Amino acid sequence: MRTSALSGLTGLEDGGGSINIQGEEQKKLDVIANNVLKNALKWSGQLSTIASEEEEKPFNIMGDSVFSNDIILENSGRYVAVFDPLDGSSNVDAGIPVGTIFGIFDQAECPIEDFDLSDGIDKAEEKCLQDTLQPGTNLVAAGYCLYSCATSFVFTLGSGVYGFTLDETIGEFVLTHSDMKIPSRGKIYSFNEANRWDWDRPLQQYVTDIQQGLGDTKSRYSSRYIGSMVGDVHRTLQYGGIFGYPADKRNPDGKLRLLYEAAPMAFLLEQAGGLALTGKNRIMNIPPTSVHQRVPCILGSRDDMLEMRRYYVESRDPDLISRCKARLKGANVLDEDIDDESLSPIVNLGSHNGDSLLNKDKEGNTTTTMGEFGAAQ
Ligand code: AHM
Ligand code: MG
Repeated sequence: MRTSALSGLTGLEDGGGSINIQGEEQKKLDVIANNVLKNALKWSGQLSTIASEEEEKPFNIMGDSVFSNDIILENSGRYVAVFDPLDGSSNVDAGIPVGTIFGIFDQAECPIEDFDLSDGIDKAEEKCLQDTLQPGTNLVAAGYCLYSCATSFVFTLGSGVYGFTLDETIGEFVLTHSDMKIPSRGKIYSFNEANRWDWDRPLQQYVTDIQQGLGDTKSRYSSRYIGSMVGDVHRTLQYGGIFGYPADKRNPDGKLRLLYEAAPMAFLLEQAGGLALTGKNRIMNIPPTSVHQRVPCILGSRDDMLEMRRYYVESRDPDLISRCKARLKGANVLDEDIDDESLSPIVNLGSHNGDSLLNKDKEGNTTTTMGEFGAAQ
């Protein structure tokens, strides 16, 4: 990236003729980043399936041989990598920070009959989809690499968040940010405000209030927005505040992709003590039904997020409520224990790997936590 302007690697692949599955023109650096990651992962020996923003479908990294009786079957890895190789690449030719976002799942054990699969997929594709279409709660690792004035590698393995910085003199990443925690409050909001007229009413009101110093803190918040999720999240993680690409009228599911953008960042933010919601519900709980599915994504400091969420909880807009419920229905497909109550926002804010903010009473019955996650106040 640092030398792309010198080596002719700026601009669009095939002069704009290369279009990815999202219908977006691919930059030369999108394609290069995707190939670099695929090659590196292939020879790690740990990976089976990969899914990328730049690939139409998930595929087995070792190719079709893995479905034969070939020895490779036994030796191939058990992990599934989902990634956006070069997020924010519309910025890249201008030297603005971009990044790689990734998540790692263990191979899936759940059946996929209930998912909305297109007809005519073969056995190999079915296995790869089964491995890939997992909710964020199944992630075993996630993180990002930020290519900026320094190269930062920030990840979680499900027990805290660790930040490394590339030391170019030795070619190694050095631990520079141990056990990262997001401040519980910030003073910065980060949204593409050009879309605000199409946002959900509760978000419009929340942002108006924090701009005017009418929110819980009575401070007037500042605005920062790079338009590169990794850069915006990296700042939010360190300085606190709230970042999002929310739903709007033209894009009722927002812009960011659930599987390889929103869920990995949600896992990371939660591990740092923050929250990541669609507005009202926990992103980690949403099971993807397609690889490139989009989801509204708002994440950040815990107290800012809870304040923002209150605006959604208090809303009685029927369209908004039915959109939220439709998104959560997928969760019921996977978890038979979840009843109608699961559509209540309280239950859907949980911690990792299926634990939720549910309490057990003395008899062992499940009760919901009303406290700080409580509904309308
Ligand atoms: P991309 O995956 O095509 O690069 O799109 C994702 C990026 C995010 O990094 C960023 O948050 C968002 O798009 C910015 O979108 P917009 O230009 O609409 O504000
Ligand atoms: Mg992206």
